[in-house]
Amino acid sequence: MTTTDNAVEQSAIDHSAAATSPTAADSGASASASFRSTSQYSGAGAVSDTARVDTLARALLGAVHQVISEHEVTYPEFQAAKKWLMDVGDGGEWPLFLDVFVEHAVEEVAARTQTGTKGTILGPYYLPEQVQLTSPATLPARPDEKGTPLLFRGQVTDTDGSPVPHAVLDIWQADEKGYYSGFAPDIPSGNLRGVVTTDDQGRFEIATIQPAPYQVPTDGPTGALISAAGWHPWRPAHLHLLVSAEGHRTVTTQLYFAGGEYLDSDVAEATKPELILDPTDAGNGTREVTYDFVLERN
Ligand code: MBD
Ligand code: FE
Repeated sequence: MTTTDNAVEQSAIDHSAAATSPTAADSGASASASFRSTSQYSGAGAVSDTARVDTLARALLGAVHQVISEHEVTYPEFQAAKKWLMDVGDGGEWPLFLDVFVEHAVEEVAARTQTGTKGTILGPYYLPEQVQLTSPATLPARPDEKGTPLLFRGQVTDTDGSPVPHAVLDIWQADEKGYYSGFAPDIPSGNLRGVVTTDDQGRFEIATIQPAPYQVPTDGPTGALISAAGWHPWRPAHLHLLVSAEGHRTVTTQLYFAGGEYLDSDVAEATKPELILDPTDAGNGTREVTYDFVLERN
């Protein structure tokens, strides 16, 4: 299938305006719609027996009460927090806020029992059903796509070192300005996204560009909190990947770039030392890097 036209993107973003600059409301609405429509990642399968709900709800509320008591939270602060929470919902920023500030903790719990390539957070900007490609592949890009060309190659093996034939790399990334297709106006749908099938030895070669660091939108409620708290709103540049193969656990991960800004201060706390690429010069202004993935069998 080659469905690069995504109903979510079409409905959430007004493509009629020319050269609009991306807004928090654009990406928030798109991320919320995308989350609701991506059933695989939308919470299906969470068991909700009374005892578990009681435990988690009680612990969460207890933690909130404890913060209020310890820090002597005032009525104006409580009402300001209430308004802010309403704004996050109205702006569609719950996926953004939760993936930036909470998802890493959930991933760290999941990682306790995992082997193979390190995982990290999915984030709010995954879109399923992107164009299917076969290695060697070039990610869909605009004719004038800016950014340093990057040749990304490697091999997928299992934990014994055996090649995993026809493993699949579902890859998505920001452009040279740090924006994702589907979540910013004026980027064609499917841009810098693709589902690449490796060869019969699990090998892949993908041509793309180096992404820029990602900035949490500063004009929405998540950005307002970050700014009010004096934090910075940046994630280091990264490639997102879902690496899958029949009979193996899918790895959700991201790859970062050695020497890049914000590697040690990711606002989403989602970097790991095992996930840092160090591309070398390949001539003609192109960079190249090899990274091998290891999948565990189910
Ligand atoms: C991103 O691009 C991202 O990867 C995460 C995890 C959160 C917000 C934006
Ligand atoms: Fe991202």
